[in-house]
Amino acid sequence: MNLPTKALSLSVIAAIALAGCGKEQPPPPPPVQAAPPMVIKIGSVAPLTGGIAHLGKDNENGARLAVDEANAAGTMLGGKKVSFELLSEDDQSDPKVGNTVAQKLVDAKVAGVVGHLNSGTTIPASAIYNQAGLPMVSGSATNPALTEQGFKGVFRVVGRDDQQGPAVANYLAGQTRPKTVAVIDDATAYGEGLANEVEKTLKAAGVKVLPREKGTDKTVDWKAVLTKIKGKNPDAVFYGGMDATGGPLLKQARELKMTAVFAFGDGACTDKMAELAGPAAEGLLCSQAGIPVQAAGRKFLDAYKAKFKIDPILYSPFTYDSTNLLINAMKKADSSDPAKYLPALAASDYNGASGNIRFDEKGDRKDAEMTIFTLKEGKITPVAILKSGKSMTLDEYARASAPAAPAPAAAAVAASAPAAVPVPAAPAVKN
Ligand code: ABU
Repeated sequence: MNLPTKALSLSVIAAIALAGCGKEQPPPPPPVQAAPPMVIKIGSVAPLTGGIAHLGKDNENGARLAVDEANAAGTMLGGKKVSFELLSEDDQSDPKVGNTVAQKLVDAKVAGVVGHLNSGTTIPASAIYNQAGLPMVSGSATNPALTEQGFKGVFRVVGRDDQQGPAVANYLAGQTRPKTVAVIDDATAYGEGLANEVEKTLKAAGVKVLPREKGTDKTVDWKAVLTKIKGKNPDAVFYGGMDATGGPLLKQARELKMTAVFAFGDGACTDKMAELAGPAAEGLLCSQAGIPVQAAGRKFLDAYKAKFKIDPILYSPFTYDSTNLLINAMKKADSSDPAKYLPALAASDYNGASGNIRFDEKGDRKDAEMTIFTLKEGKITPVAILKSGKSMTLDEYARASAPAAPAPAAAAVAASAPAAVPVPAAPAVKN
């Protein structure tokens, strides 16, 4: 062995010997990292800017609360931990923007969509989701056409305007006995459709309906329309539109010394009316296509207030339920694959913040409630909840919905049942 080779062999032997003595330990293996949860995206779409952004935010809040609660509770699908991510989009109540954000959500590979808010955006967007095989649940769109398209993945958890229109029109006709009614709409799918249903019902009840007057979903100056109507001296005025436009309508009507009873549908049946119209809003009669928000599950009401520091406005219990319906269907199917969980969604029998939810073959909520309100001391106040052809006061509804004396172990489940609420002074009427 020549000298360099011998020297190298000795150093190798020395290194091995040192290692054997434990003087050069190999580095410890890195700690085993838990696999990150699989992210499942859920889309939420509503107007988050513009005149009804407050309603859009309310809808978004309902969906966000459901997602955050599911993440806090932990969910496993297919043996893996999953985390839900809400992708919230602003459709500005504009059908074109609605279609753009619908396609954006499809491209982002959401597993399902909660929305949209307006019928005018929800109906065209539903064709995009249908094409992509994506289930969608709206918590607020009430135009019947949404679920008349034969799309298997389209659902709504509020009632339809061919239920709401007759409900509010019959209440108006029964309580105020008008001879002549003026009907105005905002030329949207929702406003015009609801106004048509009201007009049909009033005419069937023998009430004279004046030729239709129209604005848009941006109209805030109604003086020309109101002056024209005032000349015909109607006993009542029905408006199909949202609160952002209904508030100025009512305010300006009283400024013009119109004394007619005003009646609105769900889009303009919010406390915002008192803010926009001031004292002129007192006595407004209006309807919502579901239970009143204060009758929603106590657990939901408390969690919403704790998280967002405000009370829910209108349809957040319904978007909360819509989101939970999607998540529950995924859990039942043990998959977020829309094709796999859609049958479970269609077969839902779910006790949510807005009561029990089951769907008919079209995707409409079975036996949806309708609520009639009057605006009293600045607040919309429920006077009758209509369900299964019966009329109940809020207190009667709460009693009928309350679970019988829950055992302590069942208390958490019972907490999501509709909350007991004070009895309103106004009488209930038959639908
Ligand atoms: N249902 C009232 C507001 C939403 C809609 O356009 O249907």
